[in-house]
Amino acid sequence: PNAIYLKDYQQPDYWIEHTELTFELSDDHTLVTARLDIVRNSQRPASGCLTLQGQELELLSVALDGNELSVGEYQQDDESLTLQGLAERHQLTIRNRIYPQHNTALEGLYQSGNMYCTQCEAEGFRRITYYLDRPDVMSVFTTHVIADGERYPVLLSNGNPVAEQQLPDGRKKSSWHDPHKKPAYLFALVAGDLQVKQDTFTTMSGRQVTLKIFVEPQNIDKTDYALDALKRSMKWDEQSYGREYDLDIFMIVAVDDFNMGAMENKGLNIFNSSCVLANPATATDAAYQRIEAIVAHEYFHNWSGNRVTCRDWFQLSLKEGFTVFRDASFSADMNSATVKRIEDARLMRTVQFAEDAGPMAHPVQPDSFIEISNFYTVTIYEKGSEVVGMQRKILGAEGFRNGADLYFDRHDGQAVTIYDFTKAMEDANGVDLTLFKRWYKQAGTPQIQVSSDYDQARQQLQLTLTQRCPDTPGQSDKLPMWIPVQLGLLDSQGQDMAIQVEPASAWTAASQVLHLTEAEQTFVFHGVTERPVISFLRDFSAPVKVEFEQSRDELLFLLQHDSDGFNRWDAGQRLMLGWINDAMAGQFALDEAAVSVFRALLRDASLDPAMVTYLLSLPSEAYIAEFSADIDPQAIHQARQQVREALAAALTSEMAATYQRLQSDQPYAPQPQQMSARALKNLALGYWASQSAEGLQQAQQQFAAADNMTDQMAALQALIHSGERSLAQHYLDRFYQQWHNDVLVVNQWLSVQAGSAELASVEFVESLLQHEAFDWRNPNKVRAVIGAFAGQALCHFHATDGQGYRLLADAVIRLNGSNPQIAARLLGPLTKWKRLVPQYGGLMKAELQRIMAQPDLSKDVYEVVSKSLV
Ligand code: BAL
Ligand code: ZN
Repeated sequence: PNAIYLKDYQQPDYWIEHTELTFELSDDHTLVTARLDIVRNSQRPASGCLTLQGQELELLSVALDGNELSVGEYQQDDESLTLQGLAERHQLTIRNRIYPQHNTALEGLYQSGNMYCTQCEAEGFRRITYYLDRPDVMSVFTTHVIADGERYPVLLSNGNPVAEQQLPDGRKKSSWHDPHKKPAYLFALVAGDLQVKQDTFTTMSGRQVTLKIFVEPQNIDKTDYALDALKRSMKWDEQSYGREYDLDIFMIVAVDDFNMGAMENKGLNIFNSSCVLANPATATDAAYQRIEAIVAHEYFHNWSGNRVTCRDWFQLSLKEGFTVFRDASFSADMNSATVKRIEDARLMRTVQFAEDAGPMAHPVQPDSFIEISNFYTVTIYEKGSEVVGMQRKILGAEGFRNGADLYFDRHDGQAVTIYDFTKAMEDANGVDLTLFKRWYKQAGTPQIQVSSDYDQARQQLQLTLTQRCPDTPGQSDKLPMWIPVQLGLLDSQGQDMAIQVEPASAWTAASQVLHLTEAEQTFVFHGVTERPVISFLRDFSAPVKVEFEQSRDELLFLLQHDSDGFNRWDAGQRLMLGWINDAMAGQFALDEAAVSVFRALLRDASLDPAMVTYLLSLPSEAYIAEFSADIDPQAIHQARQQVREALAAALTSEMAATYQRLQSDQPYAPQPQQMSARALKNLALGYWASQSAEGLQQAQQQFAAADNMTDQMAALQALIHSGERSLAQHYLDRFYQQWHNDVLVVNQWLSVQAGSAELASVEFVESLLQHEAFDWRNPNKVRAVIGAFAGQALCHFHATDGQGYRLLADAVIRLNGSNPQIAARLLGPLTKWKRLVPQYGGLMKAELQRIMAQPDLSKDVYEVVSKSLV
C-alpha cells in the first residue's frame, strides 16, 4: 500500500454542485442512483478528466447529460471510475448495486440488526457510489429512500424532510433536502422500524427546531438524558460561541453495530448505542457523563466541522481538536472544571504520551498516511484540543472568542486548513503565532526541566526552564515550542504569593502564565519574601512532561494547600508514584504524615467529593508505565498492589466512615452533585471491602439493594477486587441472570471481567470469547473483551509466556478481513513493544511479525504493523 502526502494536495478538476441520490433498499441488494451536477474548477487547468472514487460497487450504467455511455467510454478499476473529454458542465448519472447485508466493515451502507445505517467518514461514501469522496468537494444533497413500508417505516437522511409517498407496489418513499452544502463524509441514511422520542428547542433568534431521537423499540425508555444533553449543548453553543442551529430538525439515531462512538452527519447524527442510551438502572454515572460529552461533541461539529469543514484529511484536527476542546469546556461548565481537567490530563499522560513515544507518533497535522482511519487518534483529538486550549491561554478568553468568531464568519461554507484557524486567531488579536504553530508540525511530547534557586537576601527566586522534544519517526532535531507555563508560588501558610517577574513580557498576570519560547530561559521573581513552594504547570497548561525535583514534604504541602485543584491532584499522584517506585525497589513504607493528610482529605466535607475521589485514587498501571523508563508490567502491578494494600489498611476506618456519611436515600438522578458523592462513596466501598468482612458484607448488600447501575456495578467491582473469587463469581452470575437481555449491560459485564487483574487470565478471557453474549461482528463486544483485556488487565496481557499477546494477535488476524478498522485499533498495546523490558518486548515483536506474515493484510493493519516493526 502507498502513502498519501499532504504536500501533494491539489484541488479537484471538477466540483459537484448538486447531488441527487436515490436508494432502493431490498433484501437482496440496494440499488443506488446518483445524479451529479458537475462543473469545471476554474482554478485548475482544463483537463476534461474526472476520476471518481468507488470501492466494492457493482456498476450498472453511466450516463452523461441523459445519454448512456458504452463501456469503452469510461475507465473503471477496483477503486475508481474515470471519464475523459468532459466540457464545462454536465449532469452525470450513475447507477450501481451494493450489498449492505454483507458489509461487515461497517463503512458505507450496512445493516445493524434490523436496520440500515451508514458511516461515511472518512472514506465510506465511496462504498455507496462513485463520487469525489474528499472533504473539499462540498455539494447540496437531495436524497430519496425507498423501502418496504411495513418493515422500514422510518426512512431518514440529512437536512429537512420534503416529501413522503406510498408507492403503488407497497413500498414507501421519503425525500430529504439538505440546503447546506457538505462533503460526502457527512452524508447519512437510516431505515428501520424505529420509535422516536421528540422535543423542541427554540434558538436564540426564535426559530423552533424539532429534536428527535430514534431507537429500537426496546430502548425507548433510554432517551431522556441524551435529549436533555442535546438541549443543553444547543444553548451552550449559543452562549459560549454565538452559534445557532440551522435546520428545522435535528435527529439522533442509536445503532448497536458501530465502529466509532458517534458521527456528526449533518442533521442526522448516528450514535453507537453505548454513547447515547441510558436509564438509571442500566447506565453508570460514567456512562451518563460520556453521553453528555459525546452528544455535545457531535452537536458542536455542526459548526466546527460541518459549516466549516476540512480541506483534506491532514486537517482532521481542525475539526476534531477544536470540537474536543469545545466539548471539554462544555463538560467543565456542566460539572466540575477541575475534575474534567484531571481526567483530560490523565488521558493525555497515559494514552497520548504513549502514542507520541511510539512508532505511530505523528504531528497534530500529519504529513502522510496510508489509511486515514488509523489517524482518528488521541493525538489528533486530545493533543489537538490541548493545542487549541493553549491558544486560549495565550490569547485570553475574550481574544480567543474573537478569534473563533472571525474563523466561523470568515470560513462559513468552506473547506479549510488548520492554518486558517490560527490565522483567524492571529488576525482577531494582532498577534504572530508563527512560533506557536510548531505544535501542529512537531510530533513528540516536549519535556521541560525545571531548576530553581532562591536568594533570601535579595528576596529573589530564579527559575531556569529548559525544553527539549525527543526524536519521533521521521523527525529529529526539533525546534523549541511556545509553551504556556501557568504557575504559582506558595508561602509557608499555603497562600499564593504576589508575583513580579522578569522578563515581564513573558508573564501574563491575570492568567499566571509564563511563556517559554526558547530552548532555555531564566525567569527572575522579585519580592519573594520567603522560600516558596512552587506550583508548576498549573491546570496542566501545556501537554508536556515535567522534570522537577520536589521533596515529598513539598508534594504533601501542595496536596494540602495548592489553590490550583489540578496541581493538588498532581502532587498526590507524584507522591504515590514515588511510593510505587520505592515498592519496586523493595523499600516501601507508608509514612504517617502522608496517611494523616489523606485521612484529613477524606474527613473534609467542604471538598467536592469527586475531587477527593481523584486525590485518593492511585495512578493506574498504564499511567505508572508512562512514568517509567523501561516498562516492567509485572513489577508495576506488584508494586501498585502493595501500595494500595498499605493505603487501604491504613485508611479502613475512614473509608467505612466516609461510605456511611455518603449513603443517601434520595432517588437516583444523573446529576453532578449526586454523581460526585457516589464516586467517593464507591471508592470508599472498594477500599473498605478489600480490608474487612464488614466492608465485603456492605458490598453484597449494596449489590442487592441498588436501584441504579452505578451502585450495582461498583459493588460488583468491589467484590471482584476483594479477591474472594467464588463470591465474585456468584455475583457475576447473578448479574448476568438479571441483565442478559440488555445488550449494553451485558457489555459492561464482559468488560468488568476481561479488564480485571483478579479474573482475566488468558484462559478466562478465551472462555468469555466463547460465551453466548460475545459476538465478533459487534465492535462494542470486541472492545469490551479484547480491548479491556489488553488495555486494563495488564498483568495478564503481559503474561510471561506471551499467551496474552498471542490472544490479541489472533483477534487482529481474525478481524483483519471482516472489520479492518477495529483490527488496526486493537493493535495499540502491541505497538509499544520497544518500551518494555526485553523479556516482554521480544514476545510482542514476534506476534507483530506473525501478523505481518499473514496474506491479504488490510491497509489499516498493514500500516500499524509495518510502522511498528521499523
Ligand atoms: N467525526 C468522527 C466522530 C467524531 O469525532 O465526532
Ligand atoms: Zn469529532
